Amino acid sequence: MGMLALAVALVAAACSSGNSGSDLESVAQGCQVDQVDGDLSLYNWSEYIDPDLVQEFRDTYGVDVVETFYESNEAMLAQIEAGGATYDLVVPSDYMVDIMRQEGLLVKLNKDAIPNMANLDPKFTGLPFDPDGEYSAPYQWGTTGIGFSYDVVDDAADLTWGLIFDPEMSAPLTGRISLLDDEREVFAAALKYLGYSVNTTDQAQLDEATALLKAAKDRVATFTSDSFEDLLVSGEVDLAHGWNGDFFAAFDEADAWEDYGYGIPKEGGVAWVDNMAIPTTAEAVCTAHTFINFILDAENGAQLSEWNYYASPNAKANELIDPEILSDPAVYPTPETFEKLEFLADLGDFATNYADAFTEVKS
Ligand code: N2P
Repeated sequence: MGMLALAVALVAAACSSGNSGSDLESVAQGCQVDQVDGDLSLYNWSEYIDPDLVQEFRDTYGVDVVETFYESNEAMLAQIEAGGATYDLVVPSDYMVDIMRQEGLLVKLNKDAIPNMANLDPKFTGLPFDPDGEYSAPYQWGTTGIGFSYDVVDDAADLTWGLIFDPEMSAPLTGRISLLDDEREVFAAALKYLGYSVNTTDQAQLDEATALLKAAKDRVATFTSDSFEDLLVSGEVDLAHGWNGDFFAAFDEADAWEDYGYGIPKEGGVAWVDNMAIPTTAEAVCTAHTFINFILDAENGAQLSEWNYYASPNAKANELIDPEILSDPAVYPTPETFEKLEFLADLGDFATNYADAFTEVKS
């Protein structure tokens, strides 16, 4: 091979393997406030952003936003690792930011291009999954608990994971229960019922939770992370394991606040914070920075929470959010409820044990 052919081959190989993280970092460092460098490919949880906000971004910046959706952190990670698609922005939860950051899958943010970072509540900056806030900016936060029909539970204060896992208590609900299709969340529910940490790396505890889930499975109608709230308000299930905001959006849409409730079982549940981050598959790195800055705008942040019923990490947005939402302890948990909540953490190699156990439960 001649020198030129070799050089061409090397360049082609470098291009086909995509941008490297460090190339993108230098692009990022050059991004200016409000700069766009192409259409935005947004890879997000479903039903997580007000379509009006997406349209406003298009209109303001003259770029398109192409949305693709995922139902779990692990599904998103698998796509990013596979590398086929060029997503510019992803919205991983806390522990998944940690995993992606350690795997070198995220681009270091240029905070100079995101002045609205200053709007954030300091409580949501420098969190352990991204201690220096270098790779992520918080999007929304919430809790995982149980949505229920008042036909089967009188009061959120009566909630227990026993409604799913205790054979006797759960028997009348057979076929009327849905669980999230999410390996960490489903085990979190079982582990909390057993009195263990949602982050256990004790194989015996995980085995116990696996056995519990396998025994409960006959009573479970379906595992779903994108329609649990609809199954509840359409009457197909009476009890759904799920994320608070999605329930409230559905209760609101169906005008059914009187018929359904949501709460954290007495044994506790999961708290999470989802974050905007730029994966190393990105092409429009500056547009992604501009989008992060757009979401962190105070008014846009308030609009987001009023649409998806999730709590905002944005202090300036919280000054504008409808007081009814702000004072709702199911959206903004009281310190007392917060004590019962645990954040999911990166478990390193042990995460595979959860994935395998979940496959076993579902098979
Ligand atoms: C969006 C719910 C995403 C919350 N529908 C999961 N962390």
